[in-house]
Amino acid sequence: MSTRRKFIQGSVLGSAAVLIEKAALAKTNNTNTVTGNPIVVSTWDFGKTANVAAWDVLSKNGRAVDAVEAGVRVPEADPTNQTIGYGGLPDRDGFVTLDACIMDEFYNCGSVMALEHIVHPISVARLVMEKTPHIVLVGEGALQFALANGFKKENLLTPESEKAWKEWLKEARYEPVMNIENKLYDKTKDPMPGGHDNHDTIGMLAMDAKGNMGGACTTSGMAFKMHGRVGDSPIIGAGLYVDNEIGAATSSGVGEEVIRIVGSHLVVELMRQGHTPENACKEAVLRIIKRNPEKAKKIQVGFVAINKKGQYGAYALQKGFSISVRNNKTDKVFASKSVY
Ligand code: SD4
Repeated sequence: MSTRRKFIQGSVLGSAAVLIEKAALAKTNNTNTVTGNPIVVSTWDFGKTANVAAWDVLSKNGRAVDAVEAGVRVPEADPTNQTIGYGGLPDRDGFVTLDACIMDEFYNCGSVMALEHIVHPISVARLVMEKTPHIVLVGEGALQFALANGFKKENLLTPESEKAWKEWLKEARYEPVMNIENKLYDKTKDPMPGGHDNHDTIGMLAMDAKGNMGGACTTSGMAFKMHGRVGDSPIIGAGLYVDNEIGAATSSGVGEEVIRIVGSHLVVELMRQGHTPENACKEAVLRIIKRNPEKAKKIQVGFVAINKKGQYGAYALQKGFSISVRNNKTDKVFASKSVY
């Protein structure tokens, strides 16, 4: 399996362009346009397919938290997506360990970390939120909780992901693998012709017809990570944050760098101070660069955010990050602006 890293150095800092509609690359599109309710926004190109399930809930006046759960369950069950749920790439010892969290409009939140054998960690996270007095369950405890609540124990390691792991073992270079080129992905079914084939964590944010927000984030984490390693994705405030008064944010990329700055919470707080979603995401990305400019050149982190006006925006360190947006007017994938 090859990896695709985006180290393109041409800085677009300060550029007036915002997100670029991928179907018509020449056409710029103002991401901060007021779009109205409801809306669902998710990370990466494959978010477009996930948005269909979320939109089904939103368009029937469903609750945002129901929409995001339904939405991210789509890639969780998709064996061709090797960074989420079933078919996810294993850790360096060959175990598929999943991280997920969910948040509703009342600051309720639930999370599972390093969960094995369950196809839908997001739904276990939701049950942690709704059925326990806790927020996080990890590892074996999370698995026992899932099984006690009717989830089926399954083998999540597909032959393709096992093969990729065995290939990796030949060199076993321990470094983050970002923007994975998924050879199983059927480009003929790519929702956006010409869209890139990077596949990563799904973070999904929604605002429903009542103006209430919800968010979900789910991943198999960094490919070939240390056993027990947990990234930003299931950490409330890092990989996801929802404040129903202000907005919501989520992230994808090297989780360690997102955790350091409590990235998604930072983006929401910047929106509270008056930043647009895109500017808030950009400020968070710049914070990562400020801490370690050399390292920031070599890794990917992308944020996406929505606010209460229905505005959305994204920003990333490197080229290659994209977001999928669906509302009453739009059903598209956009390339995120990036610093490098
Ligand atoms: C993690 N943020 O585990 C996740 C992985 C990811 O793009 O999003 N990669 O750190």
